This record gives sequence, C-alpha cells and structure tokens, in this order.
Amino acid sequence: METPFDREMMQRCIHLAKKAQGQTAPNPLVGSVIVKEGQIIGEGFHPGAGQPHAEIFALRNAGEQARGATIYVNLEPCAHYGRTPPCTKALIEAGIAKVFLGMIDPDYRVCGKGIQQLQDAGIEVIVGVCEADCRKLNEAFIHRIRYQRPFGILKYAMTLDGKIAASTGHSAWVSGTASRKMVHQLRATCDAVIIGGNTVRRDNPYLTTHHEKAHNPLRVVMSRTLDLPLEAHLWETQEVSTLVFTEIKTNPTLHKQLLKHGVEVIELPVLSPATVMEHLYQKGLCSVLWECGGTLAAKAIADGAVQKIFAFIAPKIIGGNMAPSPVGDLGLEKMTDALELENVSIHSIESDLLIEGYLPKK
Ligand code: AOF
Ligand code: ZN
Repeated sequence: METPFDREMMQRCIHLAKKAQGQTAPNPLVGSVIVKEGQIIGEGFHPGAGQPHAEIFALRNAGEQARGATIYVNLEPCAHYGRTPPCTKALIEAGIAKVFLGMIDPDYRVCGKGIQQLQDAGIEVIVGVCEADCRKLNEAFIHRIRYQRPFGILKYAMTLDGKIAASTGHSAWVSGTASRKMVHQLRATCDAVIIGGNTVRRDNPYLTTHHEKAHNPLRVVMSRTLDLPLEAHLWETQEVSTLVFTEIKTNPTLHKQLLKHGVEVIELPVLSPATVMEHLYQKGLCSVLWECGGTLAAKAIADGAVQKIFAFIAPKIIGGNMAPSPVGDLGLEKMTDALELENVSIHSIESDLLIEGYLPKK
C-alpha cells in the first residue's frame, strides 16, 4: 500500500512537526505535506495550541493546487470543533483525494472519527505510515491523554562508578561538553524541568537551554521547607518563568521575596511528585524533565512520575562511600526486583555513553 516515497514524505512531516517541539502543549506535534504528481506543493506544521492545525497551514501553502492532491500527516486529521474547526472539513472542501496518516488520534474527540468522515466523503485513507516513529514523536501527548498526567523523563549524568557528584557535593562537570549540549537540546523539547531545593542550594543552576532562539521550559522547584537562597540564578533570570511548589504555611518571608522576583509560588496540602504532576497536568503540560538529585528521583519513580530515563555515563571514577548516586532508596531488596528498562537504545557521545529507555508500566 505504501511506498518508500510515502515513508519519506511522512518523515518530512515528522521533521516539520519537530520545529514546534516544546511549544504545543497540551496539543500534539503535527506536520503535514501535500503532494501532486510526485512534487511537494504545500507543507506546514502546528506552531502551538490555539493556532491552526498542520493540515491547514499545508492547505494554505498549496492553494488551489490541493484539488486532487495527496496529503501526508503524522496524526489523524481532527473531526471536532475545538479551539479550531475540524481539519476533515477543510480537507474535503479543498478536494484532497488521498490521505496518508501516521497514527490514529488518541484524543477521544477524534479517535477514528476523522478517518470515518474522510472515507464517507470518498477520500482514500491509508493508516499507519511510519507508525512507530509517529508514536515516538508524540509519546508525551499520548501519555498525557491516556493517563491524564504529563510524561516524565528522568535525566542524570553519572561517573563510571555510579556517582552524580563527589562526596563533597561538587559536580561540575560529570559528563562532557557534547553530552551537556544534548541536555540543553532535550530541555528545549520539554514543557517543564523539575528540581528539588537541594539542587538549587548546591548547584545554583539556570536550567535554561543556553540558546537565544531555543524554547525554554518552565522551571519548577519542589521545596517543602522553602529554605531556598534569597539570591539564585533561577530568580535572577526572569525572562524564563519559574514555579515553586511548597507546602502550606512555610517560610512566608522567602515566599514574599520570590513573588517580588516574579516567581510563582504554589502551596499544596501535600507536596509529592504525584501532586506536582497532577497540578502540571491541569496546567496543560505534556512533558516534564526531572533533573533532580537521587532522593527526589526515587520519590518520582515510586510515584509513577517517571516514564523514560536518559542516563549519561562518563568514563570517570570519583569513588567515595558518601558520594551521591542518581536514584535513592526504592525499597527494593533483591536484584530480581530491579526495574528493568524496555526499548533500550545506547548512543555514544564523544567519550560518554547515553542509555535511553522506558521504565516498565506499573
Ligand atoms: C493540533 N495540531 O496539527 C492537529 C491536531 O483544541 P484544538 O482545536 O486545537 O484541537 C486539538 C486537538 O486536535 C488535539 O488534541 C488533536 O486531537 C487534534 N489534532 N491538534 O494541535 C494539529 N492535527
Ligand atoms: Zn485539525
């Protein structure tokens, strides 16, 4: 049914969709290409929630030529009136003859109805072109819809002997420059990055993408005591939003200081990765990057707030019985109880290794 050319066009959709990475939440990443007689006559991508969908940009780009043409899109065209009118209607009115789509939309408002409407209008629909790649592109969006929580990624860098810092707490730097550049790119694809109070006190990070044009995720700090420094890079760099979660009635003095710096402070009755993720879901986020220390990382894993791991391993040995490791106590006593990652891929980045994989679903 599908040819190498069709797959090439779908990869082009994925490439276009990625231009808006980190900027579409709660919406998906979508790209679209319109082809006639083997030539691309229009293309587009969805730039952000509330804006027209990818198919609409592609149709506008193609103009009248769209009549009788084939459209490629990595997600099933929508069939509902949401923030924008249904794309199926626009495709039918433009006279599109054939639709290749990457995956069925998990959003219950669409989920098969888009395909049905197109077929009812006499349009040929081919489903599942490069489906695995299309699913990976939108893994955070799919998780958000399915579990009503943002998709959690835990990222850490450790030495060959499994330490994220020396026993003094000094950690600059574990991984090499290429790995750290990759982390900045990873941040640019996420909607938020989360750390605990300890990381603010010890590392005083910026948590930005260090790049003028790249998107910066929301910076989130979890601190039960609100025992945070008055001066911190996070509060000073006000061009990127910061949100601090704490428990009710902690440290009103610092609370006021943070508000003065434009930092939003949210008091939760119980502060945990689960309650924070619930809040971030309500806020419309799709993906959250945990860049915290081992204690919070273990709590996040235990709370089901982590789905994916990015572990950078540097060929260095620091030693130290008290040197911290990336994941604290999970209460697991036997090696047979270890959480074994699935769909693992291993990349080498200069002299570091990156292991990417998914935690088993509970
Ligand atoms: C997008 N961009 O290119 C496509 C989407 O609130 P709305 O009206 O923007 O609708 C969002 C839903 O539309 C989204 O959850 C998904 O199901 C569908 N398709 N969404 O943001 C697009 N094609
Ligand atoms: Zn649409």
